Amino acid sequence: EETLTNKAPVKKAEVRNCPPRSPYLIGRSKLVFRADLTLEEVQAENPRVHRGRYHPEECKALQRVAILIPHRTREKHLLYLLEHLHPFLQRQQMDYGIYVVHQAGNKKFNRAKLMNVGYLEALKEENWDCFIFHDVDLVPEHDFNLYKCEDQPKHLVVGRNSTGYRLRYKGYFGGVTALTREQFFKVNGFSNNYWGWGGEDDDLRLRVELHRMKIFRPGPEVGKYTMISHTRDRGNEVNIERMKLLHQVSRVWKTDGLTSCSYKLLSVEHNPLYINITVDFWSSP
Ligand code: UD2
Ligand code: MN
Repeated sequence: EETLTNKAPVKKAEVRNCPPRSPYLIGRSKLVFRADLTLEEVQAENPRVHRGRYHPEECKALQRVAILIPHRTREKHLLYLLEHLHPFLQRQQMDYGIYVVHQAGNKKFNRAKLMNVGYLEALKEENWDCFIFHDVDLVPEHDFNLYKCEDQPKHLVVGRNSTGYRLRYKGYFGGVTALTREQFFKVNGFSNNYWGWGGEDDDLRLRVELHRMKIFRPGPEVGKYTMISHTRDRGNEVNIERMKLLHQVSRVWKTDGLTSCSYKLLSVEHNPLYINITVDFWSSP
């Protein structure tokens, strides 16, 4: 009998799944944005981030999450976001990559199309489970606001400093949202046709609702953000077409989105703290 038990196969040490709630969470933080902060300092504070990516060593993360940040001429905001987001995501024990999707040139800005590019390009290097569509100027205050996807599309910005931390309007879906690879694919991503400011977030909400999905939000205590104050950028003037576009979503979603997203990829650079995708949209007005 003894010999039999001795012959039992040795179980290989397996990495356990991370717990549903990370032991490193600290709750709400007071955010400070130092004027003289440098990228080198942020790099030095995040030695375990390589080529824009990180995963916990001690356990297997619940999801692989790609953070997509649309960007043009907001370098300082990007620096502050990287400074806070890296430690925040590590406290949440996430397996993540940060992608900055940069629009080249000075034609009209197209936030939504940049998100589509980010999704398509990020999937070329990893089969991410979850995508977080993230404004560059919004910094999360509370680390119980988990950067992972749910069984319904999630809106993470319940409130922000400048609007008294209240939801701006019913159905508001701007700022930071999280959709699984499948949820985003199902709605054919964002529309490519919103040039300039506004409407593209409402368009995505309509796509989600057309597919009978419901928007999930964390509680107001947790869904808190600081928006770094800014004025309207040049090249991102209000889109006066937006109401017209919003009326045709149910007709066009199938042919306007991921399936029709054409762009000229200029470069993909793996920086220490983020992956930079630079893209040109030749057909913009
Ligand atoms: C609101 C929404 C935003 C989007 C926008 C309308 C919130 C908190 N955010 O943002 O999600 O729906 O309205 O389009 O409600 N950007 C650049 N460079 C530019 C212009 C824009 O990087 O020259 C990026 C950047 O990531 C920025 C985002 O686009 O955070 C949205 O632009 P915004 O911050 O000027 O617009 P805002 O704050 O009204
Ligand atoms: Mn903003």
